[in-house]
Amino acid sequence: MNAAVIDPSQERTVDRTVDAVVVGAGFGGMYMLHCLRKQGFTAQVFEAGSDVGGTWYWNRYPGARCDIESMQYSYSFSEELDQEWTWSEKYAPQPEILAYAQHVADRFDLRPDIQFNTRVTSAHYDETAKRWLVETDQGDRIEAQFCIMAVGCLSAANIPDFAGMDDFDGPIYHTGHWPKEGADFHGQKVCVIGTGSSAIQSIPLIAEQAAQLTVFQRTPAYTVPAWNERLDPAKVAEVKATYPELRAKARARPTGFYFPFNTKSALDVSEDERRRAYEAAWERGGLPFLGAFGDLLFDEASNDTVADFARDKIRAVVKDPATAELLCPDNVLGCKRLCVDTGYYETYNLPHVQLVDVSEHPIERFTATGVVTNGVEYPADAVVCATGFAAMTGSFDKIDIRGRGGLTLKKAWEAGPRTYLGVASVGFPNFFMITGPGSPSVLASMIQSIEQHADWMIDCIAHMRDIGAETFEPTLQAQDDWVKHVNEVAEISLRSTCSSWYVGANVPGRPRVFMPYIGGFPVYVQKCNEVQSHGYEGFEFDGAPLPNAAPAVRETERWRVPLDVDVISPAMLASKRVPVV
Ligand code: N01
Repeated sequence: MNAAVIDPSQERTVDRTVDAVVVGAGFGGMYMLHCLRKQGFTAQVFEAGSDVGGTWYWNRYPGARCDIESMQYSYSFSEELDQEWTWSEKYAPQPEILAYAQHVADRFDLRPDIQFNTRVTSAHYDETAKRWLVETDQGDRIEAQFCIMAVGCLSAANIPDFAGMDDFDGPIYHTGHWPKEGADFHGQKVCVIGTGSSAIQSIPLIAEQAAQLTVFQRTPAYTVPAWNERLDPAKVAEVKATYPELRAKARARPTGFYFPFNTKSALDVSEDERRRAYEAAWERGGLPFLGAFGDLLFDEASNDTVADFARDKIRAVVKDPATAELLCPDNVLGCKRLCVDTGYYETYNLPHVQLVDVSEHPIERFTATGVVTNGVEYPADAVVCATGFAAMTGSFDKIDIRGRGGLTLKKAWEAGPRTYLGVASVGFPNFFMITGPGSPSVLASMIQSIEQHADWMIDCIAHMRDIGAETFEPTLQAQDDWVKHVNEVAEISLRSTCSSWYVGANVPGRPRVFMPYIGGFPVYVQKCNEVQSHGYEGFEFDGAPLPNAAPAVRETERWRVPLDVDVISPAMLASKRVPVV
């Protein structure tokens, strides 16, 4: 660390100056650091955890695993990395994904520029110095031209403020902050609150240990079997032999990952054919289930057919008819994020597992020994809050971020996040957001979204160096137009029709705005490429002697792939009906 220097204009001390501060060392922060270094920039990454991995560092709950096939749920920037790493299961478990993140950190020697156990507390923009001053809970004060947020979309835990929580005698866990040493539920009475993806993955495993398990459900979720399995080495070798082709096909897909997709409407086929298609998709399992027909997320009548099919599946597995009905969702399938499970519904056939509906009678309070709803106390030695996250913006809210004129990001986003392309926001020069709101992010394979963003950002930063620009900021017009477009596209999809975390509805008091960009990954990437090709159209550079120099295409070259026309027909594009999972 350099000796502290005095900035005379601000009469403040800073420990160090770097080109870029990166907040977070999950998959986003790690790859951003790699890109910055590759282009010769200095960087400091701050990470609250004691190691890399982000989501996969924190979410250690039993059963945590990816729900995009491992061979696609991984970085694609290095063919050597693709070849040398071998996944063991179709959907890798959390420890293996964390080991992969650690391997990447070591292989690319990232750790020297990552400071662990350090939480960024504030980032303030100094308009005179045109620098960000970033402070941490460890007392760091560091100055940087660029502040890059790699804080993750689903990182800020949502722990509802249930009355009496402090009175509870046992441990209260949140799935997203699971203790490193794990939790042992053998012989215990356990209450799980929530039935989203985290709950659905963990409940079958908690049930294996617990003497008694009570699940509190506010809204039932749709879940499709994972059919997880060990990967056959021959299959792995086959995929590795053509990895670049697979990666290219994935980039051209609306979801950023590749799977069989049927563009037909569910209503254009006979009932028999429809059922056969759903059965085949169910047998394939996982998120590709939504690819059974092309219009499931755009046409309510089509969606009704798939929702009926899924409800029949629940009734066929769950023996107690009342429990089965409680587990049957009545909203649009895929409106809330589709879950992927192993043995979830079967768990409710176990004699020591009960489901409690809290949709009409919310949880009233915790007592020393249990959880109360509708006047009944359910005994608990331990409680698991699988209650999700303040998605997309929650991690920004936890940091005191101030841009030009002292404008706080919280204030700028009080009616919902406003960004241009989900990468930057007016009033916050040289402030980048990896997978920020207004980008495909959570609606595409996260690692693909991350890589595309980091590649675009590093090209932009290198361009600024090329032209001698000091600052970069979107224009208000470009941002307003983009926010309008994000909202318009969201309205076309049935996904905007329910109270999900996509619209911030899971946390009381948040503005209801559809936050990710639902227009499809390749459409979005094309837009980013065009913006770049047109001299970063919609952005303003300050202090640039050569503002109109054509931007060099460096890392973004690999994203210049055509749309997959097999999946995105011209008609879909014309109507902007781009399907997403
Ligand atoms: O969180 P969630 P999650 N009283 O928000 C309930 C990703 N992920 O952690 O639906 C009672 O989905 C809430 O009820 P409701 C994935 O993108 C991926 O499970 O709001 N219940 C809901 O049932 C996922 O979508 C994987 O009515 C309350 C649950 O808690 C995202 O992370 C695995 C409540 C929260 O579900 C979030 O998933 C895990 C209250 N006061 C997560 N407050 C993979 O497979 C909330 N709930 C890769």
